[in-house]
Amino acid sequence: MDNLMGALVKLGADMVPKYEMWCLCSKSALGHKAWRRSLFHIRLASNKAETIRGLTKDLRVQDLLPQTEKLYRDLLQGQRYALARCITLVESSNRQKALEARKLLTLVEKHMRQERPGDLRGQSQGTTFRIGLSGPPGAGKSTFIENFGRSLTAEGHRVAVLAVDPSSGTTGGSLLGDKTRMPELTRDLNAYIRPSPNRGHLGGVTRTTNEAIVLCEASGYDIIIVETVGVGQSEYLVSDMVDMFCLLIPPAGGDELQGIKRGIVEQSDLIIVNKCDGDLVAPARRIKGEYTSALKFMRRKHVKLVSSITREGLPDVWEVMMKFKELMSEHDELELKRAKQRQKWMWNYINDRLLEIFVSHPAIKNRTNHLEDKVANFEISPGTAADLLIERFVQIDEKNAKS
Ligand SMILES: Nc1nc2c(ncn2[C@@H]2O[C@H](COP(=O)(O)OP(=O)(O)OP(=O)(O)O)[C@@H](O)[C@H]2O)c(=O)[nH]1
Ligand SMILES: [Mg+2]
Repeated sequence: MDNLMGALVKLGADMVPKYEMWCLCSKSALGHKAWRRSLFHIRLASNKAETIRGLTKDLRVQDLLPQTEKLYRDLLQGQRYALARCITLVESSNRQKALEARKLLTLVEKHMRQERPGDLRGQSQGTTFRIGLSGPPGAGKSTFIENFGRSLTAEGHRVAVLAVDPSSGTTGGSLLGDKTRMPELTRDLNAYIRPSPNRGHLGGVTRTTNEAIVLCEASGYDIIIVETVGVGQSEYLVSDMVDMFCLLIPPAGGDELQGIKRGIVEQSDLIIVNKCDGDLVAPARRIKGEYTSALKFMRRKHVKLVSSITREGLPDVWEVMMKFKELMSEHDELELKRAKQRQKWMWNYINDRLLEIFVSHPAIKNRTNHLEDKVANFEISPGTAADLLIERFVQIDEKNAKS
């Protein structure tokens, strides 16, 4: 059966459905058990062949399913429905669809590399700009994006807003999905708003957001805003997928801002103190002063005052962003940043995928509860338990490789 599998991989995916057909026909001849076993191997071979084809450099648009091929072409034409459906495909956890999404992304990147290398790489001639926006709940992120986004579309930009919701992993609901209320921007034909996918763990959600950024850019959006609530890990992940990371804070006292970790303040390129209007002008100025002095020894950090409601300060924020981009592009820093981010994401994918394979492996699944109990009962150290499981996993893998 292994030889058969190898041969099928070599033949490529095209042959597999025919063989599967044969196998289905010969169910009666093989007997049920043998038939199921061969079908399993064929499916495995089919997946392997598909994966190999999917990763080759000479992948062609025709290798996509007809409906995905249409989506691909419409996406590049800037059609909103196609962008929405492509992002849905990328978010899919179905194995076949995920494979199709991988092919689609490969082709989209290939197109970008050939037609708009500056946009993909973040070179000086590139026009796309990726902005991360984080802030505690109620800071005014939605209000800010609504008005800031509209001022950008009025200037002729095309703006995409992607939300990363840290709660979706645990509750299954979508915090930002429900609350992403930007009525005017939603109606704006030059804006596209995508709430957070409400499935999967945070790593998965951020991974698909990372891929959605490229799809938005391929579809002609030049400004991508990735929004996240700054109360957990998500802002660190988001800061690894954008050109400039901004933190939006309300003019509140230190206690209320305690949820924001110091690390994320230091990671921010721009701190926007929002709600600088009415009675809040004085506290907003005070907060600005505090942050300015805290960050004064750090390179290229800015603190700005805005009122998302009166729109005061919004042009200033845009000016800071443009200067930041110019400066980064001038010294090829943006290109380097995006290149490094890509490498980091490769390792993030490996982490996620390996863990997925590890925990779902039958031999590991059977052992985890038992070992978890032992660890909790102080019978075995966490490190030893981890070593035992990893050893078991590696042994199975080696056995499989030999057979
Ligand atoms: N005075 C004043 N209020 C504002 C400003 N921006 C937002 N708000 C108000 O602050 C509240 C929260 O605003 P949102 O934009 O929903 O805040 P958010 O950060 O998106 O909140 P979450 O989605 O819950 O994280 C709303 O009542 C807004 O009207 C501002 O510039 N000035
Ligand atoms: Mg909001």
